[in-house]
Amino acid sequence: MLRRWTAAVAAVTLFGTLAACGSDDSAGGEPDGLTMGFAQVGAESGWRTANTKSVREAAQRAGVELKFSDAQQKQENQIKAIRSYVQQRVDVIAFSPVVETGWDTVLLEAQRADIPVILTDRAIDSEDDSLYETFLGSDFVAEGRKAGEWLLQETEGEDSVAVVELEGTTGAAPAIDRHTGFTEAIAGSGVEIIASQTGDFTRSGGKQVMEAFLKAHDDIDVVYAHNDDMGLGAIEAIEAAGLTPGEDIRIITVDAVRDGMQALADGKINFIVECNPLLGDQLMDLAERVVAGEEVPKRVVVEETTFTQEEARQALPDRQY
Ligand code: GYE
Repeated sequence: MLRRWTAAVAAVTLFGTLAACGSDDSAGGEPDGLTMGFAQVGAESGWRTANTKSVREAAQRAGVELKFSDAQQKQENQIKAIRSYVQQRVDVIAFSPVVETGWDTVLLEAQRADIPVILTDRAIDSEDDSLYETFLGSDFVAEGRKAGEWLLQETEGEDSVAVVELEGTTGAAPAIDRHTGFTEAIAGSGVEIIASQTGDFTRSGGKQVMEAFLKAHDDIDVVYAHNDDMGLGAIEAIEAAGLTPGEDIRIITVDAVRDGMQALADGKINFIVECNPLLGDQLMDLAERVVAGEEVPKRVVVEETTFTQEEARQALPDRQY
């Protein structure tokens, strides 16, 4: 049954148009699609919502039966979901690990059951890279670096620049790596992180942490938020404190989802590093190849850009998410 899949593999590109390919046989077509168990992180951000939509739509287009679970940002829920996919004997498991560590046991269970695992969006930190077939996602260190490099350029000539950092979920790959890339870029410069705390990638988390930062520090020049949602929360806190976001305090975020891009176009955010959530088509393509026993690259990096305020104004009308 699995071998029939090789023939059915459609070549898809990451940015392929949503409506273009007509392989949707969900309405009474042959029930020969592979079954994928997908353990999603949660619904914490605009990025995540767009990612979930992309995965669901791509599964439909590819005729993949998708078993989807939302872990509400809790590792134990993701582990339970993966275990249940093993029990249900799905053809392939894909998941976006909420944190980097602590996956070996459950992934060994999948391996013993001969079910291939694909990491999507976030990486794990494990000695054993036989526990997964491939990792499809962004280079988060590069994203952090781009944020830091832009800030260096922007603040050239200023002796000291005080940054507060709104970190993503503690222990998550994008939180660890976006911090690493940023600190790498600003090393040896007058730009300094004076406070850093997690806002859990949520708008309310970003707002709360920013309120506390504003109370504790009266010299904040810049907010570096690991995602748009936390940046948007910080904007609320800054405005509530009677300051002007984008002017009194400059804001850099990561993701470039619609609400973030709107705030950038409106001048409330100063720079956004893109992180593309539209991984669905590429994920389905990789899944089909892995299940068919084909060799796939161990790492598939998603290409991304950055946006200034002017670029956001131009890009907004065509933005898909
Ligand atoms: O940047 C953030 C989300 O893992 C890349 O998770 C993803 C991150 C994204 O909650 O908005």
